[in-house]
Amino acid sequence: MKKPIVTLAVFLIVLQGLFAQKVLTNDERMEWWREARFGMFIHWGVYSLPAGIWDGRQIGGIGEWIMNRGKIPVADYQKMAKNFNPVKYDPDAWVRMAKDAGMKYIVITSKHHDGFALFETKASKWNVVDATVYGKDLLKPLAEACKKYGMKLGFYYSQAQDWNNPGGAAARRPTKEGWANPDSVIIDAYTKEHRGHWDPAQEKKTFAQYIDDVAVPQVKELLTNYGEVAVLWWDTPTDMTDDAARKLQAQLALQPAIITNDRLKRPNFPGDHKTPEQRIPNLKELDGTDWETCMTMNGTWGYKSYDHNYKTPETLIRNLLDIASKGGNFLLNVGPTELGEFPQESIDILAKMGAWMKVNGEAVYGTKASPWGLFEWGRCTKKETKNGTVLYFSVFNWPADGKLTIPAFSNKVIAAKLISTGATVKTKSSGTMLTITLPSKATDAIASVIRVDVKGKVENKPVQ
Ligand code: FHN
Repeated sequence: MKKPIVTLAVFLIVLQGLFAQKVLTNDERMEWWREARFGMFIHWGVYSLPAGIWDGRQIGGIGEWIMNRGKIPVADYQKMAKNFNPVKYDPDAWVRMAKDAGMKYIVITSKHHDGFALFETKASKWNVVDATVYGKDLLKPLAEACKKYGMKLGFYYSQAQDWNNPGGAAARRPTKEGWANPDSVIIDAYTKEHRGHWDPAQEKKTFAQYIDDVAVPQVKELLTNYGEVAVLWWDTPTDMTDDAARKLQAQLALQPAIITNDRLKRPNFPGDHKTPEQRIPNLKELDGTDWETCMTMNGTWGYKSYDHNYKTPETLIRNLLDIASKGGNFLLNVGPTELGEFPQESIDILAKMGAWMKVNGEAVYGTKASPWGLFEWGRCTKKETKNGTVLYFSVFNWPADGKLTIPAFSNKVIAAKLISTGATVKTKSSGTMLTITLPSKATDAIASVIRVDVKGKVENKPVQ
């Protein structure tokens, strides 16, 4: 007689376990993201093959837009894509480079506006497995590598614009933005009549059909077949409807801890964070909502063979500090080549950023915005601890007189040191101002960080 009771008890315990899965609060969901502060954006697709050049002409604008800017017919673009063969693709090396740079998450374009899926999909033949000689899912091995190295993985997905799958939207761009096409008047008249489309093949279905047949099933695949997906990064809500947005948003339930941005459909789908692009907001723009600046290292997201206009590691490290000092995240882009390699310039930048982060990363990870706003000589970030507050002063411009003065400072200092050497620095508090006496030379030409531990909380000061 005992047996059925035991079975019932086991059944109830299992059932309880299933339903006990904790629903995360927003703060709990955002915790790792706020701690991370620094991530890698990857724009990769078949556009890396023409790499900014079509029919021997340099096409204007960003590399991943070549099909639209060049008004390339669907059949020609798909013919080109057959030769996509990234035999040097090494996702393990990619993830290691991101990790060594100090990045804590990766967001990769699973499908950009050209509609090409980097993954195996039943919703469309326009994907790496069916439409290229390479023939293998590119996201699976990346997901495995991310898991191996403890790197969070997110997917960028162009939910509305899709220039190859029929019915997808196309933002209208004048022909002159691509090249001096002699047929520009006719083409521009056509795109005006056809909501940005330039090829009848793009309009064989309605937008609603595209959403049901391609976008929704693909998002479902992405959120089902690749293990934990940390971020869904929507982009350009061209022609989006609330109805379409609701259907896409419903898929997110497949990954209850997922974080999404504000680009699904404005204004009714704000997501978890804002996405200033190619710029760092000023203090007055910030309203307490989480935010992430995405930025290119050179002038393009997708690879362009002739764009060598890279920002310096100094600019990018200081950008990261500027962003952290305002409480945001930095999503820094790499555009791999058609063979699957990071451009050498990006590799070098990542290595330099990594070297800095290895020494000074604690001034970035898990920090909150500066209580003072910006300083002329650098930036500040803070961490609240059980015993008080840790302040990080990152000095860009070393003071000629060796003195750093922090106004409106009333907390008691417990300790102060340079984090690169561990050397103690002298501090003097007047009750309303702190003076830090520094060594004669900066310890780091890009940013030397001074850690000051103080008692109690440091309240925000009025922004100048
Ligand atoms: O049109 C895209 C562009 O190609 C790129 O992907 C960026 C990244 O934020 N988003 C769009 C422009 O806002």
